[in-house]
Amino acid sequence: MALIATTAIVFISGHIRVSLHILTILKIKYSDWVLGGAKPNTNCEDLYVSGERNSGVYRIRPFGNEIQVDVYCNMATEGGGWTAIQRRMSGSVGFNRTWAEYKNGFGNPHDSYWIGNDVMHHLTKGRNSSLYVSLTLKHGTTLYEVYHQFSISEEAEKYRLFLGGPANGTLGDMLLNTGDSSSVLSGMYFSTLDRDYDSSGVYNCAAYFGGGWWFNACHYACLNGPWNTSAWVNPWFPKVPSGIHVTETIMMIKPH
Ligand SMILES: [Ca+2]
Repeated sequence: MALIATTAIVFISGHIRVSLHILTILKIKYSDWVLGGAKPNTNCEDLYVSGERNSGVYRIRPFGNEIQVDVYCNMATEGGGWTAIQRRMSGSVGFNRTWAEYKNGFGNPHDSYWIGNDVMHHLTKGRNSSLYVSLTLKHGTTLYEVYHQFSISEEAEKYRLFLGGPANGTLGDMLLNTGDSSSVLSGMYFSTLDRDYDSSGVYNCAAYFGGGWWFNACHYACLNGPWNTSAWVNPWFPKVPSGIHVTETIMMIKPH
């Protein structure tokens, strides 16, 4: 009796396995047919897995459909496969922009750009991602910080930031453990010069500090301030305070 039962289970489970295999093949064929090729590269991690090892600008399909976006991929740092959501290499692209511009993205991934809040939401939706931030100073020193959890909500929820530790690096964590609840950025909404969703009843922090960001009331770290001027208040206090010459920034994410 036991032998018959075991045989039946083996037969059934084998049958299910075969069916699942057929379903997988059908799914792959369907995506090939819809997208006219292999599985889409939805982020830089997909490109890294497919064998790309050179950092540079690549075309991805963040929504998994026909919409394509050019992004900078870092294939060298901490295992590679990082998708840059923000990059600044010069002052050629201003970051004091409107809600619509931050929503859709602006700039040029070869130099300086913001990937766009809608794309950022899709890249982080329903999955765990890390955030890697770095700032390079005039004399060549690069300081960084990595956060284990990063995602932002959709536009209807004002692209609310969800950031979590552990955090580690040489910048020091000034987004979560700031020692001051009015500058903790996790849980904050995105604000721009034309949309004041910050926690300050006095200021429109984005307009006052000159760049879109997840301001509380207001911040100890903001990478979107006015480039290389004394008006860029606290790029990353206290390691990179106001008036320090910053030559490069990057914010990049990777699913895990
Ligand atoms: Ca305000």
